[in-house]
Amino acid sequence: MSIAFTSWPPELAEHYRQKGYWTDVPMTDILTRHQQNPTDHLALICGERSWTYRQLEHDAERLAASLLQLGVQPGDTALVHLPNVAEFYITFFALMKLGVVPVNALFSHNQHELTVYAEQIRPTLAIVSSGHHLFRQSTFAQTLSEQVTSLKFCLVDGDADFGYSLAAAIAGTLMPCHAFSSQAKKAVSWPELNASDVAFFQLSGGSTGTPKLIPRTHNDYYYSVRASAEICRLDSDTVYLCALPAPHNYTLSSPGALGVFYAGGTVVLAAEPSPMTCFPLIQSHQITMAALVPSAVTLWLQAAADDRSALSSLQWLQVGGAHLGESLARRIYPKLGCHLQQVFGMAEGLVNYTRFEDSEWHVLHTQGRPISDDDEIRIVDENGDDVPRGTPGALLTRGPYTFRGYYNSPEHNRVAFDKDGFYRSGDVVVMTEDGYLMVVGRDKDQINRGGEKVAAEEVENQLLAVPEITQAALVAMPDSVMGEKSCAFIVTTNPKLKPLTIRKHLRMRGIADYKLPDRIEKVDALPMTHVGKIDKKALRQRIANLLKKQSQPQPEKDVLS
Ligand code: AMP
Ligand code: DBH
Repeated sequence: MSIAFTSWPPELAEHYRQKGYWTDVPMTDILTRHQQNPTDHLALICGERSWTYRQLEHDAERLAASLLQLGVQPGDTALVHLPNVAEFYITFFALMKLGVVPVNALFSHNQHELTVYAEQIRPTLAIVSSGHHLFRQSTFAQTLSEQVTSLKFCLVDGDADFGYSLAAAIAGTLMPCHAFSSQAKKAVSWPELNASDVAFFQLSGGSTGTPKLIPRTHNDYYYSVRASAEICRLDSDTVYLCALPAPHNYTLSSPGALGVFYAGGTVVLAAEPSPMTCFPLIQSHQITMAALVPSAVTLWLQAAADDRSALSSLQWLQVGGAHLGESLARRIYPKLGCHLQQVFGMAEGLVNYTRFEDSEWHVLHTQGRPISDDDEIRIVDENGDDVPRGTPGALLTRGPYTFRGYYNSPEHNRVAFDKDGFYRSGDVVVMTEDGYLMVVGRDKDQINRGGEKVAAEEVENQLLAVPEITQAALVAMPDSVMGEKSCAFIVTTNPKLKPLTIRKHLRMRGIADYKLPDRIEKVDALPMTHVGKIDKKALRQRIANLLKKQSQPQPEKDVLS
């Protein structure tokens, strides 16, 4: 049984096949294509552990076989919540092989997000890590399985006194039986996969009250991976650093780990993107390419000012996920000694890259151009009319790897798409005369906190659930490192209500830490627009002015007063 989702109209699907974008080959091919000429070439490095292409495929097969034995079935769904560890990819390929469709939650997600995702996909299986506070004991897994009754199996990476051991499932020792003698292995028959089916759900940064899921098919996602690998000129010599969260669309597919696996290169995992973690990895594994968000670039530049000797193998630095200022962009080559590639993408589909042959102006000032000749771009004004090139407008898009509807969200889909199936990205962009995009703003109610997206409405709902808060509005405020942080304006019946207490409440409600308001401002009333909506523009202005005032040196106090 496959997952129901909104697919492309048949004439477009036909066109994408004719153009060779959709090859009807499932994404399991990303690993299996290397098995014909097995080499000892490393696919993956995680701490002291490493995997050749053969070993990675082997582990994915064994995990898939273990899951089959447990009773997991093709068409089931899975909730995956793992940090940047090799098991994330082993799980990804194992589930794919079985036709089990996962949501790969970010490791920074908490019980609120996991519950919302589980309620949407009704998983049979959860694969989690005891390295996360939620799964140190069985309490949350137990609660989740009572709330989401489809949940039958929990596999845990790391020590735990509940669920099944993920390590044992990968080693093939989960069941005290025959399982992995070579005869038994031959007996396992994998389900026939249909590349038009949903392969997994990608996460939307979103702007709505409830986080939305993006169905990605084998056909559409594999195309974006192959094309990205080609644009980024990956090959078996590529050594790629994955230091941002592994499930993110950027690090998974732009070209990300999947692009590197496709090309036969090596992925090196880092727990997080700080220079302290990454520089030694770059040096010891001779990493050639890394993907960062702008806030991490700032830290790398600071660290490299002292010593950049560890970076000598690094040829390309991708930067995306949030606005990269020109002055930061300019410092990358002289200070880090590697070339910059700007990436502007979205989990919903469309990805843009500056190309290696592009002029310095394009690389420093634009966020690139789309992957595909068949990425259709519309840039429109408030009336939905196309604007001329060079004029800012809202970006709409459709194409061979841009989805056609959020999972199970008919109402939201009516506003998220236009009548021709173009997705309203919520980005305000300018297109140059030669077809490059510059992201100049946003018309979605979202805060881009150093590449981590926070949907204002989701946090406002949580704030309104705090006793004594009667109104709430979350807006972006400028921040010199993160680009943006979040500021909540609240109206409360208790003048003594402290920001600390509010944060405590939000934590108890289980939202991810990065969604907690960075600043909370109490006001008597929220400003309204003439149509009766909260005037967020005025609030953004108010907090920006306040920050400016606070950063200015205060006039010296008169000693006598
Ligand atoms: P998400 O929905 O979480 O996949 O986030 C995608 C959004 O991130 C885009 O719609 C943009 O708003 C933002 N974004 C991604 N890359 C860039 C970039 N290079 N410059 C500015 N904004 C970006
Ligand atoms: O921010 C993003 O979502 C993003 C950034 C760069 C993305 O999805 C991508 C590349 O594919």
